[in-house]
Amino acid sequence: MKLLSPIKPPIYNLLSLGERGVGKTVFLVGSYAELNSVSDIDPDLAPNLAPSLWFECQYNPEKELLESILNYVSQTGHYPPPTLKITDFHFAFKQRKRWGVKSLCYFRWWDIPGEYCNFENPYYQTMVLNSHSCCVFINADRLVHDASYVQSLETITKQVVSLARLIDRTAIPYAFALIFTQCDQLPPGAIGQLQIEEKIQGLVTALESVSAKYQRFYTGIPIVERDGVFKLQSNGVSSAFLWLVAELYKKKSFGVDKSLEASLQDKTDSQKLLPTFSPKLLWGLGGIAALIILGLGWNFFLKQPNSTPTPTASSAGNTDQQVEKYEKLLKENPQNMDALVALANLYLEQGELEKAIPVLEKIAVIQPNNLDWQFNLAKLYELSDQTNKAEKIYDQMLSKNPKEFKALVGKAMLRQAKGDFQTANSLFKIAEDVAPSPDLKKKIRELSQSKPK
Ligand SMILES: Nc1nc2c(ncn2[C@@H]2O[C@H](COP(=O)(O)OP(=O)(O)OP(=O)(O)O)[C@@H](O)[C@H]2O)c(=O)[nH]1
Ligand SMILES: [Mg+2]
Repeated sequence: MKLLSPIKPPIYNLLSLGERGVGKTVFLVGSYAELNSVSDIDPDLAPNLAPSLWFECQYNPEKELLESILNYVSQTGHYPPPTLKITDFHFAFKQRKRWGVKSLCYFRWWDIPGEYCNFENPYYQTMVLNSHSCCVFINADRLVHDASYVQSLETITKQVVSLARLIDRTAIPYAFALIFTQCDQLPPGAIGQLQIEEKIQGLVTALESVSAKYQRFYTGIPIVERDGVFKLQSNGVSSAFLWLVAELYKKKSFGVDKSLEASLQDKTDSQKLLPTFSPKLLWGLGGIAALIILGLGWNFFLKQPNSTPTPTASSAGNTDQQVEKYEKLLKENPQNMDALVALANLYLEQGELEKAIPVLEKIAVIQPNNLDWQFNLAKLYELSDQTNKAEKIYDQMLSKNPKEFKALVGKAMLRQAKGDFQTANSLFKIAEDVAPSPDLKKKIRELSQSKPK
């Protein structure tokens, strides 16, 4: 018997960070196989075997993809091929109660090709800002046996620490699962773990210095053969997922289930958020964080004045169907603003900036006098590394009104990031003069003093 919960369960986005070939996809399908192999055991027939917690794939195409990867392994005895594009998986985290089954929360997992996991990538920045927790993948086999791997670990450490510092400034319940993959290649038990520990001291010290919540998970998912059938042996692998989701769910009872971006938006204490820590790669994020706290009206997701809230992919089912629906509406009326805004939001939610930008360009042409659209478009250009286009928009806004505050700050930050401090400072000065409150003037002064390294 399944009962519906009267309260809508929260939706969490889990970020994964790890280089190509570290084992992200094997971890995902291994965890899925482990939890799913027991999820349909009837508790009335086998009460000791039926799990009390598990997760289920919400949409059939995604489920079929996971099953097809598992079939590939069982038929060939090989690991799945490398991931070529981002695939979105939506899971429901379920609990069996005495009275039935309850969905505790939903979570979304982006299976990402390794080279996308880079803070300089605008898609990835979108994912980072929309995430609630992160799985950091480290190849334990290479960590122990390959001296050159230390270099990759440094890159990962820098990214994790930059993210942890940003989170530290928001006080959201963000957790890091450090997942050491391919541990089946190491000596079992404590010896292998000690060898890993020696190499990750830098990462651990850095995480502790910013009081990050983290936990280590050692996973080994060998392919084993039984009676001519191969399978991933994934005992205990899903514990990382369960820990992250349980951490988030636990905190939710205190009303804190915000993504990083939402928390940055709420924040008003600029001292805590200014990107003084920012290495160059996080300058984009730091700059955005600063814009958000300045209250400059920049959102990842677009809002149309006086319209009903736009459904998002995660709240309203299958994204492809929704895209199709809005595209159909736009064929009938290419100027349908509701459909354009909804479509742009769907693309943004998928991290598909290159699809969102042309839609927003249309919106900006239809409503040329709405400065919010112009400003949002400029921000998307910035995120997709088209800073010249972004600056052109700020220039257009300033040619109409030389004291346009958002454009002054936007252009000043771009000039600053490009090392043109003279222009940046004179723009910051005008912005400070026209800023409508003493608080905002102070924040502008602070922004003008924080320089990208
Ligand atoms: N022995 C062993 N090998 C593993 C394990 N996990 C991954 N591998 C190996 O690592 C390779 C890459 O694993 P994937 O899960 O595809 O790696 P990924 O991080 O998803 O890589 P990209 O999607 O290409 O970025 C596999 O083809 C296996 O050869 C494991 O637990 N044990
Ligand atoms: Mg993969």
